[in-house]
Amino acid sequence: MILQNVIWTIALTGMGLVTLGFIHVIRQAGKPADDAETHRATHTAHVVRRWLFWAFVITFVGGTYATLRHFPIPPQHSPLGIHQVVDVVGQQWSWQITPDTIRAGSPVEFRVTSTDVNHGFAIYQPDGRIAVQTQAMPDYTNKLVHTFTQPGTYKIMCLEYCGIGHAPMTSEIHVIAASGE
Ligand SMILES: [Cu+2]
Repeated sequence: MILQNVIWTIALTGMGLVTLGFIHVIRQAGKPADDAETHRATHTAHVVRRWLFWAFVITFVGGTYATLRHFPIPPQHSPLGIHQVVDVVGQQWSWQITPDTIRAGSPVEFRVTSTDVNHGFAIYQPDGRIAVQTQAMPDYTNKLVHTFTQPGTYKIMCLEYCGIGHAPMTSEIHVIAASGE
């Protein structure tokens, strides 16, 4: 299953659970409660709340560790020691990408900046999915590291509205097979 469908399934399951909770509350509403029942319900609520609290703590800590263990943003202020470097300059309304041909299989460091306003530098895979993206900002260079696995023509699009020529502000990079293949 592709990631979007997994997330969609989790979201639908969550929405279903919330709906069931609402239905339960509505069904219980209006029923007369005696003291023993009230006492028991209060106790149950406390236990559930305690379990929920720890479940959230563990999920949060575990989720944070699992998703940020490999932090996706490379160090911005120290040399990365990557051999393939591509300089990217965005300007209203074109991209200057040097060089525009790179090799698959080893990391590429994109140094992305702008000469005028903010642009969004996004690389799209040949199948139309976004591979990686960062901001192109004036007076600042954002470093973006990506390892291409599939050779092909990758489309560049601007993801930050930057004026009348924003939509056609596209370009291409070419990824060729790793040497030795
Ligand atoms: Cu734009």
